[in-house]
Parts: sequence; structure tokens; C-alpha cells
Amino acid sequence: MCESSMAEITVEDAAHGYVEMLHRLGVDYVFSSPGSEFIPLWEHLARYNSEGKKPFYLNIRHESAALSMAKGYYMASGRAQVLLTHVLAGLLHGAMELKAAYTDQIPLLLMVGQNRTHDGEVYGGTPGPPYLSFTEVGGQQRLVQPYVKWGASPETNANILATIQRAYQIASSEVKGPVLLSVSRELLFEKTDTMRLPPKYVLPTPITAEPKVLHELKEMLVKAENPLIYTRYLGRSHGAVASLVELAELLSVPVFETPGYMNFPTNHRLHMGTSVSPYLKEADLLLVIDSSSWPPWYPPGSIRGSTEAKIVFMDIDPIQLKYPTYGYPADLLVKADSGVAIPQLVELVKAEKLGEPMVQARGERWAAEHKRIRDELEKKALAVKDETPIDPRWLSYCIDQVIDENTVIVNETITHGSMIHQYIERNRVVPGTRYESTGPVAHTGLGQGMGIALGVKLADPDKTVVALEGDGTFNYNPVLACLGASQEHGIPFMTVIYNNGCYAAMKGHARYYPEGHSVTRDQYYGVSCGPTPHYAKLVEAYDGYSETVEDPKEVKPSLLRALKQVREGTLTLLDVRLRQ
Ligand SMILES: Cc1ncc(C[n+]2csc(CCOP(=O)(O)OP(=O)(O)O)c2C)c(N)n1
Repeated sequence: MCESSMAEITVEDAAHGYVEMLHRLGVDYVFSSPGSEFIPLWEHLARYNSEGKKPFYLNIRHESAALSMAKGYYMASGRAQVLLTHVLAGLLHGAMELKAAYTDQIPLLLMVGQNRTHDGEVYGGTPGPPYLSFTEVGGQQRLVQPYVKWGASPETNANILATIQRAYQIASSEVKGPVLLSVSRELLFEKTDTMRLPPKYVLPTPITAEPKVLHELKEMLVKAENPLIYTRYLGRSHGAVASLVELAELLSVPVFETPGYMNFPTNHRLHMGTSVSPYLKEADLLLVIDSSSWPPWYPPGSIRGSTEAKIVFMDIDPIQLKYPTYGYPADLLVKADSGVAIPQLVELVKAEKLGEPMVQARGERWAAEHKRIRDELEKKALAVKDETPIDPRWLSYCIDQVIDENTVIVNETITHGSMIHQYIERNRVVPGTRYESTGPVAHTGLGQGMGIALGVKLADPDKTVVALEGDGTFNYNPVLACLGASQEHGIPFMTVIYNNGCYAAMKGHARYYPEGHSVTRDQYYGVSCGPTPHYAKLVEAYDGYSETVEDPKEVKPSLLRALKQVREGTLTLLDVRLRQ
């Protein structure tokens, strides 16, 4: 390949140029569920990969698994990911995960095939009748229009490399999110010798607040007697974690979180767990950083009845443009990237003369509270350690005991979620060691956890990755595709199923119909997830290691055996049978 002075590259054909462009963008992997329109790309990917050149082609057996893997890879690496999925059918199979990526601000470049001809007009054009049914009047992109930041359906290869780069640039810029390129067979198979190369892109600078706004926030923080900080996804910027620690320590402000990412070291004396509500009444400032998509109270207006605290949101999108209704009250909305704004805030606070005795007394009070919360949780877990069926508290406590600080927890449980956040907290101290699968930013739907775990492990091969699943969420996952991807690509991860044999979260009948048919007949439709199959056997089919755990005494030993296996490179699953 040579680059002429006119910024053109010589290529074997158009698809060669597409692959070269992805290579130049620094893309590591192309996550892909096959469709025959991609044959031209496979041709060149095979050559690049056999020469050790990126992007590596990653065959994945279901689009939803491919999208979740790409999401996990982004969450661990911070870089936008590229996918290929089959025309229409593939797009629809991955549609929920695409919507999830949109909500969770995950930058993905999704390339979907399409066809524009149907009568042998063009070399490589539509190969047969099935492709006719994959055409959509108005173009397939309209099917997922609300869930992509940007989309294009290129008409020509004349500027296609610029379009690919632009799509990647748009996905990667704030607010990040998925973009869609519908690339036609006619363009993919096109013969050409040269292609025009765009000038290399740059990203816009990060969003941060005006100095006077940060000054106002600093004033509020230093004057507050009882400030609280709450976050959900600050930790997606690893650097922001250390800055938040610095800010919290300077002022002895407690930090609460529902961890979509690892946000704040859980063993820190100012880490106060997940529940902010017991402290709201006495608070005079509540600073919600990176959680405006899911603030820590509900309904939105109820906060004004429970506290007189001033409410400040800091977020790239503090009014959540994607929601038709919202309604969370605020005194100050700081539109900023916390990874940039918090270090600025730290510098402003450092320049202040702080009331040292007050800050110290506050620090001691919260350190004592941190210890009290932990002691109480431990006592509660030990109290149920011998219960049969196994108590989920005991399982969560044991997981916390056996993992090390470099083990990554990918949580996709529902009613056990808050317990997991409370208990798995002894050593969540390294940024990038926990992720929420149903949505690090907001709830986005079940079935993503195993793919995310695979993507995280692929991006971070030295870490041990543990996916926590409910038996319900496990069923929503593309399990076979995920186990297959693990086996095919050598990506070992461990799954622990919190198996309570039902969809406990669905049992809301009595709340709405206290004397209704369900209650009186003891017949709760929507709750059953049984008879419980031998989930452990699924993993055997992929040469993995698995156990079914029913004895509370076996919880810790079985976790240790499974961790040993997965660390030695074996796909692993524990099906832990819990009380309902
Ligand atoms: C794709 C999708 N389908 C259905 C739901 C509705 N839903 C939310 S929680 C849940 C049950 C999950 O069951 P399980 O994982 O066993 O957790 P449990 O409720 O027992 O704690 C269901 C069906 C959803 N959120 N997403």
C-alpha cells in the first residue's frame, strides 16, 4: 500500500480500504456476527490478521452477544468499538443492546449490511431472494433511529473512508454513543485501485464548566456543614476516582454510590455504601455527580419533602435529554465531565482556608459510621451462614471474602443487586473492577452480563472476571453464544448464578391487588423460572468447569475451586441454589 501526495491509498478493492481505515483508527477488534455481505471484508481481515495486523476479526454467534462484548470492551478500555452485523435481521437481534449502548453512553460504530439492487445489476450484489426480504422501504436505519447518535447510508465509495472515520469520531465524542453505518453489498464488493484518505481526525476537548460555576460549587461545598456526595458512573473515567478521593478527603465528605463502575475505594473511611436516604434529613448539600440519569431518590419531587439540602448535579448531560419526562429538582446544574471538573474543584478547595476542627470532626464521625455499617453487614451475613437453602447474603459475603482486588465483578442480578453492592466491597479499590450490566448509567434490559464479562476479559486479560447472574437474567443472556465465544477465542470467565428459582422482582401482585386473584389463589403469573434445569451441565458442553452448590458450608470452598479453575484458563460456572 502506498500513500500518494493527494492523500490517496492504493488498494486491491474497496473492502481493502475499509479494513485499512479501521486499522488506521487503531481498532483492536471487529466484533462480528456473520452475514454474507461481509465476505469482501473477511478477505482482507484474514490477510491483515495472518500478518499480525489489527483489527482482529472476532466471530461471535449472536448479535446481542457481539454488542455486549463490544460494550464490555469499551467499559474496560475506554475506546470506541467496531461491529459488523448482518443486514436487518442482525440489526434487530442486537436492537435492545443497541438501545442499551445509547442509554449507557457507549461509543460503538455498528456497520450493518444492506442491499440496493436485486436483479444481478452489480458484481457481488444481492445473491438471492432472502436479501429482498432484508430490504426496508425508507432504509433499515429508521428501525433504530432513536437509539443511535448518528447514522448514514453511504451512496458511494468516493468518500467512504472519511465517512467511516467521521462515524468513529462522532461515536467517541461526548455525549458518547452508538452510530450506525449501513454499508451496501454494492459498495463492499466494488472494484477500485485507489481510495481517498481523509485527514486524521481529532476529538473535541472535554466538556467542563465555566470557572464562575465551579467557584459557586466550591463555595457551596466549603460552607456546607453536612454535605453528601453520591455517584453512579464517575468511575468510567479512571482518573476521576483519585480526584474524587482527594475532594472527599479535603472536606471529609462521605461518598455514596450505586456502582455502575468502580467509583470510590470501598475500604476508604469516607465510603458510606449505597444508601443515602438515612442521612438526607440532616444534610445541607447533596452533590450528585454522574448520576443524573438515576438519582438516589424516587419519585423525583419527593426529595423536597425529605431534606432541605441544596441539590447539585454534575454531569455531561445533567437534564437527561433522552428522557421525555424527568422532573428531578436542582439548585445548580453543572454541565461538565467530572474527570475534568473535579480536579479543577480540588484546586479551588485547596486554595481555601478550611475550618479544620469542623472538617476533622466530620471525618471522624463518618469514619465511625463507615465501620458501623460494615460491622452490621458482617454480623447479618454470619447470622445466616448455615441456612439452607443458602441465603444470598452469605453467598455475597463469601464472594467478597475470596476475590482479590484485581478481580472484576460484572453484576447482572436484580433483587440481589443492592445486597451485592453492599457486601462485595472489602477490596473494590482498583478503578475498572466492577461494572453494572443492566446499565452502568441507567437500567437498560436483561441479558448483557455474560457478553460484558467477555468483553472486559478480552480488554483486560490479566484480570479475573466474574459475572454475577440471576437465574432469570442468565436465561435472557445469549448463553450459548457467550460460552462459544469463550471457548473459541480463549476468553475464560466465571459465572455465578444467584439461583432463587424465580423472577422475584416480578412479584408485585399484592402491592397493586392486595386482595386480587393472584393473592387469593396463591398463583403468581410472571414469577416462575422453573423447573430449574441443571445449568451447570451447559458449561460441560464447552469443556468448562462447573458446580451446583446447595450446601452453605460449600459456598466458600466451591468459590475457591472455581476461581482456581478460571485463573488457570478454564471457563467456569457455579449454580448456587438460594432461598426464594
Ligand atoms: C430483556 C428484559 N426482559 C424482561 C425484563 C423484566 N424483568 C426485570 S427483572 C426480571 C426478573 C429477573 O429474574 P432474576 O434474574 O432471577 O432475578 P430476581 O428477580 O429473582 O432477583 C424481569 C423478567 C427486563 N428488564 N429486560
